[in-house]
Amino acid sequence: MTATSPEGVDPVRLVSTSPVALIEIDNPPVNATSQAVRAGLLAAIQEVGRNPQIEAVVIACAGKTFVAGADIREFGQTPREPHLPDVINAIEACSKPVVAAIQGTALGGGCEIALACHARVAEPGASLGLPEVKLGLVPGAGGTQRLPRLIGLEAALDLVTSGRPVKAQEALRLGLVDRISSGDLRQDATELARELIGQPLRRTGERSVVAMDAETASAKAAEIRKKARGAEAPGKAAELVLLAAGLPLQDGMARERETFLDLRCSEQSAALRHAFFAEREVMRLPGLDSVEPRRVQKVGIVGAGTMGSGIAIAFADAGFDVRIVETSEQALTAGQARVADVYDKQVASGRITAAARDERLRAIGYAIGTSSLSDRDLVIEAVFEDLEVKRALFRDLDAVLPPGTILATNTSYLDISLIADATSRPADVVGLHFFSPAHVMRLLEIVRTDATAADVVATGLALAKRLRKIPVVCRVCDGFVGNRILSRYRQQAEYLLEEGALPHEVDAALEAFGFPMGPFAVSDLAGLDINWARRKRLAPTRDPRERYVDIADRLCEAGRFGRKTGAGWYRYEGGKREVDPVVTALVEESSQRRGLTRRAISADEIQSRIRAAIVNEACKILDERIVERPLDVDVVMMHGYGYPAWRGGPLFEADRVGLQSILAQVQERAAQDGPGWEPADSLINRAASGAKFYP
Ligand code: 3H9
Repeated sequence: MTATSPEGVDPVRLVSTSPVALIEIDNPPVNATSQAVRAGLLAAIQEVGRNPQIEAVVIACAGKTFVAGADIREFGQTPREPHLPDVINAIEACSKPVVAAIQGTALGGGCEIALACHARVAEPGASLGLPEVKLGLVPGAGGTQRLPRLIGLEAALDLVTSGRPVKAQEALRLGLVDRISSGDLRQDATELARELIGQPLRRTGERSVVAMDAETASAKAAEIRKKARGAEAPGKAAELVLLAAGLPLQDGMARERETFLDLRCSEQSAALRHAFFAEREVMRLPGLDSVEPRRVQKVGIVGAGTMGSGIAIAFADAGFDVRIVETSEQALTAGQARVADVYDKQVASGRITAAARDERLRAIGYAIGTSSLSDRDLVIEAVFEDLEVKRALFRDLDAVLPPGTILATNTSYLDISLIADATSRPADVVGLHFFSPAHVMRLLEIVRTDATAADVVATGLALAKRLRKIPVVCRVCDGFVGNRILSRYRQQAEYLLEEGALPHEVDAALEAFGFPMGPFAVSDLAGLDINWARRKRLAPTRDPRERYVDIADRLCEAGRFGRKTGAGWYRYEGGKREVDPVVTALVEESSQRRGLTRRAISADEIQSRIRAAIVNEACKILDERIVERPLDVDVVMMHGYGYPAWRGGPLFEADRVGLQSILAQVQERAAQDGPGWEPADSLINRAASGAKFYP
């Protein structure tokens, strides 16, 4: 028997073999529980209950993955029957054993289906999780109530409030799955189903949960809310999980459903759904659909510093053959130690096995001089940020590398066209701007010059997918998308200092906004010297009428480069960030020199001025066609600069806040701050016409 989807295919099939039947869900691409799947699953489980030939059933999925959750595209619509909680309750209530056969990912509603089955078998590579909080939701089909019944309150709190998926081995250890398949998943699940025939049914919802003492529970909930930095779903999810210890399943599920439906209509959830689809949309660049990427397997990295070694690790993790080159044995050995250190830490924390570390270490070779890169498909430079150094290197690489090899630069600010012009093949040159630490941060800016070939850009996108990074394609300008916007709002943050705020007040306001760290704390972490070099480079071309704050220059002149020197915008004792009276004095002295009377500045003013600076610069970036779409900016800011994803990125949020009020703020700044702060044309036009970034 089957149920038919609107497209006319059958997303759920019941194969009535005796004694163990099979329910197969087949709803590409990820077997999401769309209405047709829910209806098909309910009908199939009812038939299992009725059919005397069937004594047990396995629920399995076609394709690469088990059910990856509810259909996110249906969230903006009115829910249609049958609802997932009812379908899942029917599975649990089935009078015959039901076993889930899990491959790929069992996420959200998919994990909830598995939780309601009477047993679970997973492939060794499978993972299970409840990622709803990442969409601004709580699990809405029993997840918050069944998971603690299966794995206990503490572990359930961790998984539900973080959205973190667990791999099969960890799931087995937690009691989330019963067995790991040793070969044929469906056969193993069928075997387990056969064993369960005639046994008392193991209904998760009938289990009890050991309670947590009230004090620990409220401390945990408070910690979770703090860590969420303004996102509301994790705190609500924690409350629901804790309810499982005191309420019968159906009462807990009723509370869960109410919260789920409430959050589904929330602004935060809409923003996080926007973020989810934008992360995927950046991959699809107009005009590149039919362009074939070049083949890349052998990668060369020039420079074994922090960036170079991080990039090497990112490629080794993704299965590439990597070779790092340096100019001296000493630099090479230091790089090798840096790479080994990262992997050793990953082994120590249990993230990878010692065998995986050894395999990845073997994938990275080391050599002196660029001549050893002649067999590479792609070479990325991560050397000192100096135009002439990079041009000389590219000239050298041009002579060594065979035709077709892609030459990439990891520069964060420099003009890539000028670097490309140093070679005889500017079409093969591209910017691959990784963010530090390169093996952790997911954002990758792919910077194309006017000469970059389309298949080189397509290769950048294909590489990003293999590296599991989120790529944003942009054109050349100083700082590209992210650093250009960052420079602007850092500048505005420094104006706030001169007018009356102190670094920790600006940081606190922006952390309350949802950034993981404020700009001054970030600057201390990254090192003040990098930007100092940039300011010195730009000094000759700076508009003399521009409002310029020199506090950062003075800090650098005093050797205060941030954490690495023990002092920057803050001082660090024992690694702890502390307000430094020396900086306070420097800030106050700067105000005095400018003839500014210091005043108290509210967190609200700090936040809205910074937001306006970001939105205005983003509009200029769009006007100059540095990127094609507003979503490109949102993705850069969320994944590279900590703009809170629950706000959906600056341009998604700007639609909410209202472009007229942002324009008014920008106009006020332009009047106060002068050149560089003029409103962008598109901001003026949109505010006047009422057009939105996301209509
Ligand atoms: C939930 O379940 C609520 C319940 O508790 C309660 C309900 C009552 N829906 O990522 P990919 C699309 S909330 C619709 O590129 P991968 C995706 O847009 C849900 N579409 O592949 C893309 O489409 P396109 C909880 C979805 O292999 C295509 O599938 N679940 C959904 O790198 C391929 O995706 C989640 O949050 C969906 N649920 O990664 C899981 N999922 O080709 C979210 C994917 O047109 N999904 N699509 O761009 C993921 O984490 C990843 O997609 C997954 C595959 C790991 C599954």
